[in-house]
Amino acid sequence: MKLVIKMWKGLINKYKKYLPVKNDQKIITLNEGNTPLIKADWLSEKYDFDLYLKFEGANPSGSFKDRGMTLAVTKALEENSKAIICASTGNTSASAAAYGARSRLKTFVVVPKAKIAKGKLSQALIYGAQIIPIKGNFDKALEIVRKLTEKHALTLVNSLNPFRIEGQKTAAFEIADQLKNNELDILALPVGNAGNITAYWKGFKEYYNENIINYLPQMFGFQAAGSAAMVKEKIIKNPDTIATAIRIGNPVNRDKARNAMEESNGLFDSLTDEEIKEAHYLLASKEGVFVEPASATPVAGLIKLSKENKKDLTNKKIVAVLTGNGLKDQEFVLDNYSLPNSIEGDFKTVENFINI
Ligand code: AN7
Repeated sequence: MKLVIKMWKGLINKYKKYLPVKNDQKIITLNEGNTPLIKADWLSEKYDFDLYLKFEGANPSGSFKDRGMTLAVTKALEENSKAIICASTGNTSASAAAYGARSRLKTFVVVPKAKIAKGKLSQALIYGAQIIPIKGNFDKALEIVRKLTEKHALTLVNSLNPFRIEGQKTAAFEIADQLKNNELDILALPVGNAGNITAYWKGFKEYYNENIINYLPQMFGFQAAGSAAMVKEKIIKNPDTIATAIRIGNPVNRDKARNAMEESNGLFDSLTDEEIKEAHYLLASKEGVFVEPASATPVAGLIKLSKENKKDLTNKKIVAVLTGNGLKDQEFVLDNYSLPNSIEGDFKTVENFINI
């Protein structure tokens, strides 16, 4: 007998009406999506805004990439593809490897050898992808992968693949559904290759055009200062930041992302590594939400705007998209914060140690 699952069955099942899938299509899913929207009490009180955190680290492979990957891989199967390939700063490779395993498509991931968080690399490894580490950065990897997909029968699953954007737009639907009748003023998110900001804007506009919502939020895109291609409006030759996920100098979706920012009357801004590190710490230690460094960027951005009085955020309803799970980059924590020395393992010593 077939088991009937009454729980959440993934975002294609939920939002099929808005996605390019056929009714009889075999869907490759890990029941992604339906991630929590968490009120940021401490930050809201401190900075006088009304902030909610969309915790995308709760997706099956630990990042928002799963939203696009379920659709991209479902469509690859429909199109009788034999293999998928991506360039990645880490999360796309982890997600592609997971959905690749599930679909049994051969999966290739090209990653910058020196600048990928170990958690992400170990995911790609155990899911069974063929990992191709290169001596070069993400932009170089993507250039190679694009050429490969032009020449060989490989399906590209980077955000140049339109199904990635289609899948990722469901995060905007979810936020609108979770907020119910509350209007959202601002959506803040990190920007790397600029696919996600493009996807969110598409999602909000579709819900607006369907009369499901009667507002459109401003899109605030935040980048790391060393990789701020959108802010500086130029290609960054040697991008650098501790937020390795967004260490990208030549965003492929730049035009669509700029359009999203301008149409929504939003903004792009950049943050130093120190500012990102501080927000990363505050999210974990004040809100109990552990994200990877790149995902702290929008929160760092909101803090900066508020502190510098650059924008009046007072009482604004804001959602910050926390794109990836903190467990992906444990090295960042262990390298920057010190663990206490060990003590004798007896009751008295431990009791004496506890200072209450
Ligand atoms: C945690 O995995 O580009 O602006 O190759 O992993 O849509 O590129 C990751 C990007 C933000 C930026 N936060 O999103 C990759 C990759 C996290 C990320 C971004 C990424 P886009």
